[in-house]
Amino acid sequence: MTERHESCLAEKTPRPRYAARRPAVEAAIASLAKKSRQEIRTSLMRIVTVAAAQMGPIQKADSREDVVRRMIALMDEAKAKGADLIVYPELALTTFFPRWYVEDRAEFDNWFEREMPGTATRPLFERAAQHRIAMNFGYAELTPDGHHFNTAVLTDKSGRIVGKYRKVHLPGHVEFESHRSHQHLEKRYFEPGDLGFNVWRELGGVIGMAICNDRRWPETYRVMGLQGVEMVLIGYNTPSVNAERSEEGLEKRLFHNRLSVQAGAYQNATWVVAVAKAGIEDGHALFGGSLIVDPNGEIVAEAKTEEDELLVHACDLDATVFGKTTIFNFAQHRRIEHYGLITSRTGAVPPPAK
Ligand code: CDT
Repeated sequence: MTERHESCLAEKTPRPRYAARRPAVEAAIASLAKKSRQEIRTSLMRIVTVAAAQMGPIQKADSREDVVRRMIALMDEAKAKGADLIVYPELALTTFFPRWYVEDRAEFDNWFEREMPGTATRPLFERAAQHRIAMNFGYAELTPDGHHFNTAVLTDKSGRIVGKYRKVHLPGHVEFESHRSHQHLEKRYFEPGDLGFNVWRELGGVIGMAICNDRRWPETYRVMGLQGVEMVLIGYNTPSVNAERSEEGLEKRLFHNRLSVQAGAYQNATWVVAVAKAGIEDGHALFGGSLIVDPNGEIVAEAKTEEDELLVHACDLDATVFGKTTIFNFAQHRRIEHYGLITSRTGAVPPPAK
């Protein structure tokens, strides 16, 4: 017998130990193959790799062009890491200007965009189209008929705006208030959003938007939850110091940030991507803490710096199904006959004193 024949025979005779294990091994391989087919099918349709693009500070003197260059650098990095969608902060193109009390309208209108995209922002849209990456970012919007909104847009992968949201919950005040350590004049600069909380079918899922202070209000998430939202995108600028309670401390402020976002995600079985503009802007501190939260309310990624920093996570939109079909199956469990006060009363009215 030649050496070749010997080796063929040896291959045909399974070693006894393997022969005994063979049925179990084959069963394991078969079940793995079945599972991966299912996983591949869902993942092809339902994974959105999201990049939370936290931005470090933007100074008053920085131009829109400077900022757009930074946004493009983050987008290039996001693309290299396989992102389908990049999410930037609230008022991403400028410093957080509502901290400045200004009387002259013309002066404060300089912070606003009259068109989107405009000259300075067009390169961002062009790069997004080139990379085939969807994006969400916030900016100050001045409409042709003179209305001022704190706005965010969502684009598809061709760089076309497919959704617009105008901030509903405007925090702060209208006039200069001397008791505060710093001013927060959003109520002076903006009108409350007039578009409501909508959702859009994009990236194979149902996507919603909110802005900053909206994340602290359960109604924000629930209105989108009732439209089947699977991923909520939220940009924010939050001062590191409470202007009316300086002893509060950064840790507590970050705790409230996480608490709000995690509760919104869990109670509506949705992904939430919350993205900060952070760091010291002209002497005023904003906290970071950008985070991506899964539909179970757990944090899957969190920023560590107060600089430009990218968090990338592959979000399985089908991970929303369990919560939406069990404990938060709204159709089965909500009792709207008891929720009337939510839309008929704004402020709390306790019962008369005894
Ligand atoms: N930008 C924004 O909405 N910031 C608020 C701070 C409120 S303090 C008056 C926030 O809720 O984070």
